[in-house]
Amino acid sequence: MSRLLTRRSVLTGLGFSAIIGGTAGLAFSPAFRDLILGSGEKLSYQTHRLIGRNALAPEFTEAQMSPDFRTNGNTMPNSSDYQRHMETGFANWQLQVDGLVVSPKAFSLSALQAMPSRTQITRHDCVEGWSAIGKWKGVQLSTLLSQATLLPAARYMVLHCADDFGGESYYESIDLVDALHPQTILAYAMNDAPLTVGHGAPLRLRVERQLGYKQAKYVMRIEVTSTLASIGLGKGGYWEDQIGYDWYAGI
Ligand SMILES: Nc1nc2c(c(=O)[nH]1)N[C@H]1C(S)=C(S)[C@@H](COP(=O)(O)O)O[C@H]1N2
Ligand SMILES: [Mo]
Repeated sequence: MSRLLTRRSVLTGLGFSAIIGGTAGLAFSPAFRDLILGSGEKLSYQTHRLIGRNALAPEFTEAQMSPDFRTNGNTMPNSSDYQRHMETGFANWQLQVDGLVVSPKAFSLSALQAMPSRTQITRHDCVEGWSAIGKWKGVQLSTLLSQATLLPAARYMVLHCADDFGGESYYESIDLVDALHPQTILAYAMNDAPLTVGHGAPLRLRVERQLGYKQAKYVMRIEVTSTLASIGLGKGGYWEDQIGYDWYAGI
């Protein structure tokens, strides 16, 4: 009996130290450090992805639409290329889709408008402290990506825009989960009218689980990449690189 007890306590003791040892090991592992001591951004990213990859952002009724949806950031790209497209009603404008795809594509505005569309009434939240509910119509990004066919290494979509701030082009990026999300569309219409120049004509991103600055206007090119390191200063977007905004702006 006493022998059994002794053996038991030895076993218990061993188990206990294994737990302590294991915890200490975990505490010093890079994964633990990233999870617990990493930025709030990373926690929010991991939590979001854990809770629901495809959870939908709330959609609203026509009656809930904001009577006034303000513009923000650039409202008139000053590149001569863009100006020329604007003067010709974007008739010769094309969206490029390239990078890590099997078949790089170029889509005219009329080609995009002829594709199956999605319309959604959603709330836009800007970090500067304002929100507005608007109706967006466009083509799902997943539709374009399935036409171009992603290569296995594809992880990010980089949106290159026509505008700049003091010579620095606007660009943004999203991961594959957001790219393939059903509410992620490239919108060419807003509130039942063609997208105005102020709101990003001819085409702007709506990625409804993200804050305002991710909603890239004046999208000219979508580049599929495996990393963000080679884009801009490496943080994935204009505001991320220049001002230190979080790359992951999930809401
Ligand atoms: N190309 C481009 N996209 C952009 C911006 C910009 O300056 N340039 N501003 C961002 C910010 S901070 C917000 S809040 C929204 C504003 O969109 P809106 O002008 O349609 O209201 O666009 C986002 N997308
Ligand atoms: Mo914003």
